[in-house]
Amino acid sequence: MTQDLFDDQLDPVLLPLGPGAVVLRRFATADESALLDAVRQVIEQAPLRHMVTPGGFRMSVAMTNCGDLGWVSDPTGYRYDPTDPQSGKAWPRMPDVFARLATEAASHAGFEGFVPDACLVNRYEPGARLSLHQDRNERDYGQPIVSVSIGIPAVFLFGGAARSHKSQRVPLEHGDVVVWGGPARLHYHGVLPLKEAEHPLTGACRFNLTFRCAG
Ligand code: MD3
Ligand code: FE
Repeated sequence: MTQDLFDDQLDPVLLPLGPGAVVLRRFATADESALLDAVRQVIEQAPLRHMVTPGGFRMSVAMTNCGDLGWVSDPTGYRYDPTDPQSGKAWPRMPDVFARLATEAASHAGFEGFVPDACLVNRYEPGARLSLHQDRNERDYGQPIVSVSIGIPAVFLFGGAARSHKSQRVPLEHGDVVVWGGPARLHYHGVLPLKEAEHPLTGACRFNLTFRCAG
């Protein structure tokens, strides 16, 4: 069958989700061990914690940060903070393997010279979710956001410019990288509750690294 010649095209490496949003499937798998080692080092210095939203809800996703700035939520609001409020110390420095991967992924998606100053580390266990929201705490919406999925799969919700717009469900797996910029930068998005699953490298857990130019 001629179709065999085109099987690759059924599984493209670079999958556009819409204007400004592209999935780089498995882009991070070559670095999986180095990435996970680095995640563990960051967590040792700045432990994962369940932040509280301004509305008073404890987030089901556990979070920490590395880089010059870290995303923080507490009853007073959301912000980027150069210090970890739990320790009073600076966030751990961004591991080289993180920064390199983020810059390279952004470049593949057409954003040259992306140098993130913030990396949010999200840890999902089965049942954890992230409700529909916009990322609006960064200074320059002209800069993209790069997200890296590690561990068990998740279904990502990619919505529109208004909360009411229908969202598309995007399955994200170990090693997938997504770059969001341009017209997609302020779109609503979220993550459905994770299903029970096991990954050989992470167990029943998903890490998502989100790289931003926040300051
Ligand atoms: C689409 N995290 O931390 S990153 C977040 O899987 C967050 O943990 C998700 O949303 C996670 O804020 C997904 C992907 C992402 C980040 C920013 C976006 C998608 C985006 C901005 C606009 C549109
Ligand atoms: Fe977000």
